[in-house]
Amino acid sequence: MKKALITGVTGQDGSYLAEFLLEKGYEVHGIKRRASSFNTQRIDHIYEDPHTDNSRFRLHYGDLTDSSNLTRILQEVQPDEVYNLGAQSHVAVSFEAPEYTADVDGIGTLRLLEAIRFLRLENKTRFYQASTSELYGLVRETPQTETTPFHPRSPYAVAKLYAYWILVNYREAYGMYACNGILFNHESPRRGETFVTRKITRGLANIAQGLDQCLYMGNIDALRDWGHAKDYVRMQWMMLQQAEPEDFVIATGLQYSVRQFIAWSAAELGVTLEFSGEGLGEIATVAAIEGDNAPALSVGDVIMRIDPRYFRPAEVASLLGDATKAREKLGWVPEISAQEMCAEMVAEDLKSAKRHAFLKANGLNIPMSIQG
Ligand code: NDP
Ligand code: GDR
Repeated sequence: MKKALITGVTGQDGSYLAEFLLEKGYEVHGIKRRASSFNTQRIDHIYEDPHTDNSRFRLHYGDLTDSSNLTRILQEVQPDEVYNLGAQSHVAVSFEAPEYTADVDGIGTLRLLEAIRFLRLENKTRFYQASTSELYGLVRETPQTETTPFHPRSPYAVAKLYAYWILVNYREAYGMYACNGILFNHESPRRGETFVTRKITRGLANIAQGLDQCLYMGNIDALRDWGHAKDYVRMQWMMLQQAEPEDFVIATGLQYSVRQFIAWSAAELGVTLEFSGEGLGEIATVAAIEGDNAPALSVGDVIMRIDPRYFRPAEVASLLGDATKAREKLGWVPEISAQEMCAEMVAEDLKSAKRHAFLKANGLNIPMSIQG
């Protein structure tokens, strides 16, 4: 039975990857951080009682800032594959916490690679690094491929650039089997609530159900190449099954604006929006309503405004990936379109908003965080 170790197992990708590897018959070990409240919601459904002997999914407390802990876990698990998905992954937050982001996202990767070397696991353990389209930043060519030059635009992207190159260095210097997956944005109903797609689907579902009034957004002109996390974790595994380690771009090859994503999400709720105004004065107004998913809304309501606090000190305005190499060498193609993904996300967030609205109407007002 193959063994995999996943850092960031409690995150969006970690949860889908753990499911995927368990289905493939792996024994899966995950590193989770100690937190003051539960942080395992995304994996609770696959966690088995540790008192049963045959559990193939095990969690270890750990942190990418702690070398001795990483070394001990690697020594104990002796994994065939390590997936380094753990990160302070929010670009805007990285401007607020640049040093921490560098430590976790940059040096954290070095800590893992060095622990593999120290334990002499380099001939056994294959390594996947969650690299990112944010490396391209101020883009030099469109679409972006494995050979497009990098120009990172945030402390997050600079930390990930270090991780990218230290992996390449360990591959070249020590012959380690290690791959960078340069993944473009990928989303799902499990996406963190403060990333733009989930902020929109959750925010609009709450507004439709009367739990909130207005969505405050940053740069809605930003263009992204959005895929579904389920398609992308499949590729993370495929990358480690090749004879030789290589880096791959993973993207859909299609690009949409944040504004378009807002319009799609509203349409899924039966709401047609009209965008008017410019720059910081742009708003979205309800132009028509169909069906019964938005009982709290009326035509003419303004449900989106721009708030400068969500603009970043340096923005990545446009990303569009070309995953030809992954298609030709590995046969990978995305199966879920951005619009299908948006529909799935809205449906899930609407279910949750309806539950909350029902409880509220019956005097059981469960506090929920609206902040995005
Ligand atoms: P999430 O933010 O959902 O998950 C990040 C995970 O990292 C969580 O499990 C988090 O734990 C964990 N983590 C955070 N800090 C530490 C730390 N100090 N030590 C150990 N673990 C830590 O990210 P995604 O699942 O969306 O992304 C997975 C990886 O892929 C990340 O590295 C991200 O940067 C990268 N990436 C993501 C893309 C995307 O579009 N989703 C695109 C390209 C790259 P906790 O649950 O406790 O917070
Ligand atoms: P990104 O994702 O920065 O691309 O990083 P995010 O969803 O946060 O932003 C996408 C674009 O939307 C614009 N935007 C807003 N973003 C947020 N979060 N909140 C807003 O209110 C808002 N308004 C507009 C942003 O400016 C940006 O242009 C994600 C993360 O998962 C990274 O870890 C990963 O490496 C990259 O994708 C690929």
